[in-house]
Amino acid sequence: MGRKHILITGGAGFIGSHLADELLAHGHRVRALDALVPQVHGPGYERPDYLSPEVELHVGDVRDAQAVRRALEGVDCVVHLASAVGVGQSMYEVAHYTSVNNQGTAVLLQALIERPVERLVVASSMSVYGEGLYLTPDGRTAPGPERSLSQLQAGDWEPRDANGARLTPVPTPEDKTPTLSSVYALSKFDQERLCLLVGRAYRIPTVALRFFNVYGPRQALSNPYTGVLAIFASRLLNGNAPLLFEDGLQQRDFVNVHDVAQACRLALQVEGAAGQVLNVGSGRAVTVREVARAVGEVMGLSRMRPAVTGKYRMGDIRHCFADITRAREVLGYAPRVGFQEGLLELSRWL
Ligand code: UD2
Repeated sequence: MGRKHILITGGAGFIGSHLADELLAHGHRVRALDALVPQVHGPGYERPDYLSPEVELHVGDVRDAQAVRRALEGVDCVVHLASAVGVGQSMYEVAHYTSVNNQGTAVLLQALIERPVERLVVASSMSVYGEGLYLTPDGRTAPGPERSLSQLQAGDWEPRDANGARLTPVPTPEDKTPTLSSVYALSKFDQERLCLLVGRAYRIPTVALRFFNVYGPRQALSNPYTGVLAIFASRLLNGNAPLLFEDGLQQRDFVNVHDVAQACRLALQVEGAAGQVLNVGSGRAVTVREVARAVGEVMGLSRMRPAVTGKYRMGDIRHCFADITRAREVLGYAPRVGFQEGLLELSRWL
């Protein structure tokens, strides 16, 4: 791919700013459209220090058709990251999440119909899966069943089959049937469907990437809806031990933000990626307990031992980690940043 002019919606945020660095390093020109929401950027609506000076920043909302049209002028490709994030919070702010995520995507697509681009990449989420994929006692794979309230109240954390047998989590591939159990998950699924549908109809080659638990420098530590890793780091910084929900043995796939940026860049440039939905994870399962211990260690605060609360967070899934075979095959994606290495970089940034 020659030098392209690329618009990143949400380009001043955590993932967007790293993607901007990645694209600039590969010789592209980058414009960001970002509303600089106070939840992420603080109350000042100021350009964040970490954003490369080479990024042309348009301050504006993705739901504002005029702002979107202006931001699209002269660009060759779009990466659509602008989104309200926070699974739990989406259940309290239905109108807001639907407005930013669904309506924002619709406004962008409307503008793209008038002014198509060579490639559109949209950020989706592992949240569309709900529970991940599991191995049943008779050796089949099956979507993990949702855990019942009575099961959780009894402190029985693992998903079980109809006979009460424990299931073993396995990597989740893209063809696992979605279970949309939050407004956020539904809005992310809608975003990817909308983009793929309109992209196909108007011949805009489109790729949907399902991000797993993304971590790294610049993740907003003060945002209460951010991921567990940032929550643990900020608790430790404030002298509080990390709190583990359930028994802390739930598994996730923590993917470093540099690897996510790599995947986005490849999705922009690889010919055969158009029309695909691809997992972007590390392909490795890590327990929340391991996360707490590892964060404490890299911060030199391992004396602050994580506390198992035995409490559960409403709507949480038990295990989900990525099968990244398809992204490897289609994009040539290969996660490069090991978890320890990624945590060290994060701790230096804190
Ligand atoms: C949700 C979304 C994911 C992404 C992510 C934000 C789902 C299934 N996934 O992932 O798409 O948006 O949020 O990074 O909806 N935990 C603790 N202690 C804490 C906080 C969390 O033990 O103080 C546990 C929590 O119970 C869960 C795990 O850590 O089992 C991960 O929580 P998370 O909020 O980082 O992310 P997750 O997987 O719910």
